[in-house]
Amino acid sequence: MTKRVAIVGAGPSGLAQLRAFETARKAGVEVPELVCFEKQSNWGGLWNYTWRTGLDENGEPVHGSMYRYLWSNGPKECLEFADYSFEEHFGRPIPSYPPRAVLHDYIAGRVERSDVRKYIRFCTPVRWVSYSEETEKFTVTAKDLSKDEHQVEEFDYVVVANGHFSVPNVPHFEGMEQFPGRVMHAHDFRVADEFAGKRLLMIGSSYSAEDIGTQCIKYGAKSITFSYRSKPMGFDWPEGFVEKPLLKKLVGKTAHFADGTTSEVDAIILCTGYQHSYPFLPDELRLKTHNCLYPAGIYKGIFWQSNPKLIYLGMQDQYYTYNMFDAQAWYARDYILGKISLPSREEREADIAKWLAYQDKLTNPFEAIDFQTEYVRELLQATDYPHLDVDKVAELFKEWEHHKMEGILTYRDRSYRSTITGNMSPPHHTTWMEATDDSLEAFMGQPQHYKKHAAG
Ligand code: FAD
Ligand code: NA7
Repeated sequence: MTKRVAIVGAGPSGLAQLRAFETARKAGVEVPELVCFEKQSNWGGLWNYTWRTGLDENGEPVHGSMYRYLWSNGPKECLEFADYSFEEHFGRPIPSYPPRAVLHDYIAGRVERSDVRKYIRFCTPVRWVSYSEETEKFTVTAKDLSKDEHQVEEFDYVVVANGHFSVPNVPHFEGMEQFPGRVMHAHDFRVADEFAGKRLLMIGSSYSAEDIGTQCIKYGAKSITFSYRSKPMGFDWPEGFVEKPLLKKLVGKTAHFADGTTSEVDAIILCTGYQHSYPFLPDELRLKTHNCLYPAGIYKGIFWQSNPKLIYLGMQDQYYTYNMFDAQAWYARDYILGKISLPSREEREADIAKWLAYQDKLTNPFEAIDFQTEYVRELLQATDYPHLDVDKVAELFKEWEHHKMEGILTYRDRSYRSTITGNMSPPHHTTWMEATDDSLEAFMGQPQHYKKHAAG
């Protein structure tokens, strides 16, 4: 009987799994029956922008953490699919730091061409997954929100690809209850215009703080105070930005920091990261981890150690994104197809321990980039995923780190060479600080066309 595979989520990771199987099917391989459950009404995961916050139109928790005006925070050359270049999708080279809509179009373009939409059940969140030792099958319970009905079906494998930047980590600070302004988590941040003229406090010192802080200045915020727990971001911050140690308490609009200094602030955005959340998994199948490059308990960063038929995609902290999800999905596919066999439990444990020890030694972002490069390389070597030159990608990541240090407001004006086509990306027609329209049309267009048009 044909094997059945359930995929939870149609974001970049779940779509990578669908594409991996479709590629094999087109090459004449007999593939299992696929069912992808997606709680949203469209694919693309976080890249599928929503204005909603809190609960969605069906009363489900809103998945989206992305905001208007979000531009890629890394060069697109570092995430490019090896089997579908940006140039193939857009018909010409495009600049290196596209806005969200352009990246969504790119992700969707590849899967539209491989015709995998038919495998996806939209508006259908997975509610529960259990495994029977007796039948050696998973039972998946999902809710069809349009019909208001539960579906219960059996599967041989379950691929968990629900993302881990959706459920916010929300700490409390003394005085928050009385703070006379807006307090929100980055997950609910949508439109920077709201903060024009305001003095903003951002708690956290990672990507969200950096990106939301710089974006708010771009759209007119008066000042940004970052508050760090472990260490400052350390960029050469232009006027208007300041980094302070951890917030101790709020007294009215006055924020008191660990070094005894204070700042007056009008609004607070908690950029304090996200929780790994798998409410549909029982304890014995559930990954429990913080955000890191190598979560413990999953062999090759993919296979649940005590039951490798449960597969996790994209659960790492991410330098590599789309192409790493591909590397994982191709590897998982070949395991399901019986082309890759996993070693004994003890050997898997030893392999996990080796990676965890390596992870413990990492001291800076450059070493972290090398770590994830080695991880992706190992996965790629085992499958027929098209050639991806990870050494070149790693070089680009390191250049990007330098470019950010050289100018946190200007690094997005840089260009890089595609490792897939070998072509250099053109500069964008407008610098990032001046590019306030984040639509696909504005990004792909030439401002002189608009000017000519406007001049009649
Ligand atoms: P997601 O994109 O989160 O997709 C998961 C999918 O699972 C969603 O569609 C969701 O609706 C669905 N789902 C969840 N629960 C269920 C359920 N119970 N049943 C069914 N479906 C479910 N990466 C970059 O490369 N460049 C960037 O510039 C960048 N910027 C980012 C900015 C922000 C604010 C955030 C939060 C992340 C950013 N990322 C960026 C990283 C991002 O994690 C990846 O690009 C990518 O979206 C991860 O894909 P995923 O499929 O693993 O998860
Ligand atoms: P990250 O990268 O997981 O970073 C979370 C940040 O929040 C990090 O600086 C943490 O400090 C800080 N944090 C967490 N808890 C607290 C508390 N209790 N107090 C103060 N600070 C805290 O999440 P991001 O949202 O920045 O990035 C996630 C993704 O979104 C990423 O892929 C981006 O591209 C967009 P720490 O350094 O641990 O002390």
